Amino acid sequence: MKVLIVLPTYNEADNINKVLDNLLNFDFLDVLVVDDSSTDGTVDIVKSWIKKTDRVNLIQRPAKLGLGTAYITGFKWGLERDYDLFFEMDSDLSHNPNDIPKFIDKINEGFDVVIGSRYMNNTISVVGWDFKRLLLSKFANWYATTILGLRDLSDITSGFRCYRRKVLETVMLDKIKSNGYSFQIEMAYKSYKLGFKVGEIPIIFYERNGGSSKMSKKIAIEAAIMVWRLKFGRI
Ligand SMILES: Nc1nc2c(ncn2[C@@H]2O[C@H](COP(=O)(O)OP(=O)(O)O)[C@@H](O)[C@H]2O)c(=O)[nH]1
Ligand SMILES: [Mg+2]
Repeated sequence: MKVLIVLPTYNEADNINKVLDNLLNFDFLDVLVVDDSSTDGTVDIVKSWIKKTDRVNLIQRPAKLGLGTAYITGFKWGLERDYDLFFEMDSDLSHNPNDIPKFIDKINEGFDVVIGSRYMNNTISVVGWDFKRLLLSKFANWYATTILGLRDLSDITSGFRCYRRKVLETVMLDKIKSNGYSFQIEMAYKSYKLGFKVGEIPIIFYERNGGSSKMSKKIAIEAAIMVWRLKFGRI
């Protein structure tokens, strides 16, 4: 199976080198970085990798256009090529590349979408968050899964996940409305509603050390409203 890891970046110069180094240890995958005009030299680091290997690819967008559209741009790039599996992964070292084989094992069990969950089996596998941040994440998950009827999922906002090609071919990527946090919720919900098998594997999430988070109140509010639009909207 040909695997594409889509890495959205916005000012990840402190992290991207290590992320790429770790990822390329797996010889079965290629990487696509979707950068939104980072101003900290992220692109120069990616370009130095591109000189060394054709397994690293780069799309440069003209402005900070959001996480959701970055992933959609990356997915479309991969769909034009012969990739079978598409991963979403953060570029800030929060997600451990060594989990990738576990996602693929779960896909091979027959799942179409596999979400890396921080909250499986009533545990919390997050390193480096304060209580307030944890509460927000747990509440967001409870809120979205309750309203959308997806209580089987423990971590619907997780950004470490894997899709089979046919999921991305079926979900109408041009109709995805969310751009921020709710992108994850929307993709999980639509995959489920279209009849795909959505499963989870446990992961440990490490809060970033370098760089800074792009999470904002605006993004959280977008998500809170989007859940209702999804519930009553058309797929
Ligand atoms: N291309 C692109 N990447 C983004 C954007 N916003 C966030 N990212 C990237 O998405 C990933 C997750 O963002 P982050 O700020 O760490 O969010 P948090 O983990 O929820 O705090 C990181 O790799 C960011 O660099 C954006 O507007 N465009
Ligand atoms: Mg992060």
